[in-house]
Amino acid sequence: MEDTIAAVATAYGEGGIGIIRISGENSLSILKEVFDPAADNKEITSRRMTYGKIIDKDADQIIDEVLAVYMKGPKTYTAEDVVEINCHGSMVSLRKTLALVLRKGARLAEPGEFTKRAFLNGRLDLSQAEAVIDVIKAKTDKSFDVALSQLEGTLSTKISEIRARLLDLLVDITVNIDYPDEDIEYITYEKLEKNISSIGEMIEKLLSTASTGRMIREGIRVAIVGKPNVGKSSLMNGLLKETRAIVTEVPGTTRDTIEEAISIRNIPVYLVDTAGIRETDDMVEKIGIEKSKEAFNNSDFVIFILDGSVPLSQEDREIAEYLKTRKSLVLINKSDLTQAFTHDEVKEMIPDAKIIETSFIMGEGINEIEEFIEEMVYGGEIVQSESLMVNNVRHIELLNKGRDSLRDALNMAQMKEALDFIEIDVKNAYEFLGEIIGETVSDDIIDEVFARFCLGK
Ligand SMILES: Nc1nc2c(ncn2[C@@H]2O[C@H](COP(=O)(O)OP(=O)(O)OP(=O)(O)O)[C@@H](O)[C@H]2O)c(=O)[nH]1
Ligand SMILES: [Mg+2]
Repeated sequence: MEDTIAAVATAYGEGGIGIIRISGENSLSILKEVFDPAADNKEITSRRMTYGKIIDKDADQIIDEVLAVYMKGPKTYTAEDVVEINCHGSMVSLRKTLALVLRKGARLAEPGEFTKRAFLNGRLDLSQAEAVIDVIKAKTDKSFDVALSQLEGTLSTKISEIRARLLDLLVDITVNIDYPDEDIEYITYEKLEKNISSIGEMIEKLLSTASTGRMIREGIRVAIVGKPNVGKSSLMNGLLKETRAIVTEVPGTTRDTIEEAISIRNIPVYLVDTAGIRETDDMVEKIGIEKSKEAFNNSDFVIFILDGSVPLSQEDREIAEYLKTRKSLVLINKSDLTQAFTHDEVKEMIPDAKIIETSFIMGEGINEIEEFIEEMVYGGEIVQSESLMVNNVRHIELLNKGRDSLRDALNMAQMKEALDFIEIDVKNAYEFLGEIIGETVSDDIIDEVFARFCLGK
């Protein structure tokens, strides 16, 4: 961490301003070499925006007119000396300024390296650092709230609380093993069991938010399937609230899968409208249908549409066959027309189907579909106002491991096994949870976590 790093911190493209960020010991001296303040005294004061020019002194060339700020560490993003140069948001200016800064001795930062330094310097723990990417990538208000609350440390606090209890327990056990004859409170198996299970419950409670948490963070992929002409594209448009997909009365209108990202009740949803599945000799349609099947297999959840105005057909039954093993919702569409079959007939095809009657032409049923998706994501629970959710696969895995270790410990306590064995499992649980916040974590994992960041963060 001895070298000084630099990168473009803003998104590529045109914009009002673009920012170059520099962090490390030489930040200020590098700034002084490339920057000429406009004020007569040429002073650069910490935490004060200074107006001036970026100048390539070797070539005697003005590169851009900028505002620059120097922030003396350790109260900065990386906890090191940091410089930010606000250039015009032009790729040319940013590229030239960055090249100059690199020539004056900075090294190009790796993705996530600024945040990694914040972590290594102890300003953020690992779960907070991970939340930084989530804040940047959040697609809905809710996912943003959850990420921000993790960045502020709500998850870290909870994990530390559980670890403090584990540590207490560990000390009790160790003392009993090492100094059994001393005049200390003897730990009974009964007390052990009680303690282990109550800590286990704290972990369970966190884990119970995982499935919702992941869906809110990563979104869900929803494939809309059905035979031709049932109203798949009409549903896509209805959920998007715009005319995105072409709708006609000609069966086989949608030839290629269409994908759109939307927010349904604050849940990021990737909607895939597919080509109607049927036997066909048409080459283009055949490829489209293959892609429909692929979309179907890659989705988290399937909306299967039936045309209520015509009797169920062989094609419907074939698609239904696939659906038996999938999470799905069945829509009987065109409810504005005379209905040609009953709910019972659908239930015969797919026994546990949740059925909603819709008429996309009349705009009916969209609300219920959205409600159904919301309920599925939140598991029917009332939406919690608090934003503490575990949503990161790495955290979930570690919590699972911690919980399993405690289960083993509990089993052994129930069988009154030697304290040494129980101690090992409790210690494992303590360490697994420590990995979440980065206290007991290997360098490889740290590298892997930060490799997922964007440049300049
Ligand atoms: N009466 C009635 N017609 C509807 C309804 N929903 C869609 N349609 C009509 O059904 C026809 C087919 O609709 P699409 O949305 O293109 O159907 P699709 O499933 O995407 O069809 P393909 O792309 O060919 O597989 C169009 O003429 C729509 O106007 C409805 O609720 N009631
Ligand atoms: Mg279509």
